[in-house]
Amino acid sequence: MTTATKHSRPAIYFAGAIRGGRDDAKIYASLIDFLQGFGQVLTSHVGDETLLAEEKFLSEGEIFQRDMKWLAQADLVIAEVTTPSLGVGYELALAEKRGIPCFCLFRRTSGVSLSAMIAGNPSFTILPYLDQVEAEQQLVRIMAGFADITIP
Ligand code: 6IA
Repeated sequence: MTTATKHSRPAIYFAGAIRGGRDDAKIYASLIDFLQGFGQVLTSHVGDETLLAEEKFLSEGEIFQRDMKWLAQADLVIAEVTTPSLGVGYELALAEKRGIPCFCLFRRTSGVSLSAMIAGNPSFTILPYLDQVEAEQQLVRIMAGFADITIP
């Protein structure tokens, strides 16, 4: 893994399926909660179960522009990729082109076959996990590379 500049509160762009399907919204919310202990999660709405109702007041263009602005500020991208999503794939590709480090959490018992465009891309670090405990262990290790924290 490349050495990243460490910040006291790195800016984290968390990506997860929205129109791709909201079955994992609760998992996104727990992961975002955990990540907020290490940095500023720019996209905390991704875990919000009422998002689809709330964000209907924004136009498609406003949603896109807002997300692009946040992506430009991000020190790293953490994507939960178990539920396939066009938007998450787009965000990952864009982050890759901009040289933003990308980490992809994938629930290995989901029965889903991860796209080769993600699984086979050497720019992406795939973090397979079983449950929240394992996901948190993976995230602590990753965040130690970006935030001024020490792992016990
Ligand atoms: O293709 P998807 O919708 O599954 O794409 C999800 C990804 O795109 C997420 O990681 C978000 O960062 C971004 N994204 C897609 N839609 C939205 C959104 N509102 N608000 C914020 N980020 C989004 C959509 C609400 C609408 C259905 C009323």
